[in-house]
Amino acid sequence: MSNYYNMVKTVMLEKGIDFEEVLVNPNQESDYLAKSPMGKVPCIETEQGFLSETIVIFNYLEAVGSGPNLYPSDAFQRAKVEELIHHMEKDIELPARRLYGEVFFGRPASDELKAEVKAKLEQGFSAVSRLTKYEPYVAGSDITYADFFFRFAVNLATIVAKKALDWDAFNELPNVRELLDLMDERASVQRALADQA
Ligand SMILES: N[C@@H](CCC(=O)N[C@@H](CS)C(=O)NCC(=O)O)C(=O)O
Repeated sequence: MSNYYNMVKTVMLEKGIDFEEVLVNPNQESDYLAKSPMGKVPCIETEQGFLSETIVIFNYLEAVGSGPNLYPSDAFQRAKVEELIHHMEKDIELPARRLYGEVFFGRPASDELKAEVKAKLEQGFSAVSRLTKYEPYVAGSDITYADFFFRFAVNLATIVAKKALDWDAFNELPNVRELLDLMDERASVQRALADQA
């Protein structure tokens, strides 16, 4: 069910990397903490050891060099993609996550929390919309890691915002529908969604 897990999974499918999935719930058991220090999913096991944190895993997969590149080769353009991903995570995914309890687990959020999250999300969506291009991909003419982050994290945040705040964040992101449709045509995304279902 994890959006982060699905980002890493689709990226590995895009890159044609052979992998085995190990289904595990986030947990605080010492065995798992040795693999993923905060007990979160995803983590990956490589020939050299374990790695956690989705953006770190993206960067590792890119550095390993198999499959199509998902960052621009130009250093500045790559940094712009990373900047966009960081804002999507810190300013959209993480605030929206504070309402997952209400939306997915039946734990109602206070009005105070909702107001706080809404203010953060308004600022976050506005920040992200200053960096997005939709040409047709979120950071330009080529697909990048930012598109996978967008598909799984930003999209989920908009669903949460609609359900918990009755606020349509899509209004803040013109062209978002076209990009989501484009992403959903990809075999990698279709497989992740089918497996999730
Ligand atoms: N910063 C982490 C976030 C991963 C994350 O939040 N995963 C969630 C599932 S979507 C999780 O494991 N949550 C359990 C917890 O927070 O203890 C990453 O980039 O991979």
